[in-house]
Amino acid sequence: MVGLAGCAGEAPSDPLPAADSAADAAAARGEGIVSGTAPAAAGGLPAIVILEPTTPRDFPPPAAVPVMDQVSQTFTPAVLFVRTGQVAEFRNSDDVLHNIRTRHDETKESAFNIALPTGQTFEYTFLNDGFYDVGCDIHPAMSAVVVASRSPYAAQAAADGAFEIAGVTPGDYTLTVYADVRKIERPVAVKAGRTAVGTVTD
Ligand SMILES: [Cu+2]
Repeated sequence: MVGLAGCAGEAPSDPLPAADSAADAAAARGEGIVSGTAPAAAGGLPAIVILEPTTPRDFPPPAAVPVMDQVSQTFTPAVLFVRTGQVAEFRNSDDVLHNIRTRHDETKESAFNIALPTGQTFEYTFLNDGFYDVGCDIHPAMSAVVVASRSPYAAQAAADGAFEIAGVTPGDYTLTVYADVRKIERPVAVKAGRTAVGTVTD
């Protein structure tokens, strides 16, 4: 018999997976990478993705204080990830006075509302998980979002929905995807190396 394997023109039935050196390196460190695809941005912000451990645990504080600056009458970044209970910093690098008004999106309760002169900074510790709407009353076009989570495993998807969260301690988690007004939850068992959750839809 001939042609048992490798016939010209015959596609291999089981192609080798693409090399994933990032996953290999993570596995060597005992860490996980969680990747998948959230719903694509439909005009609004790209999706926000947060992994929370199924059994709550304390995480070490962030290595660096997260900062939201005001530059050219724009909040920078437009989406700031902060850790609940850990300090965050706000700055005004413009040559005009701004104020910063933040409100918890779910409860509509004000977090803080301060005037911030040129060159000044303001530190604040968000005490509740969730989304905070950020605005400046002097410049109504200015807006931003603060995302507060106890878990450090939070990220914003790309406009097409692709997301990746690295450095995850393996274990059982709840993956929550916030896409426009939708909130999608899914259990994820994170292993060392890459855990691909595929397309996350409700
Ligand atoms: Cu302003």
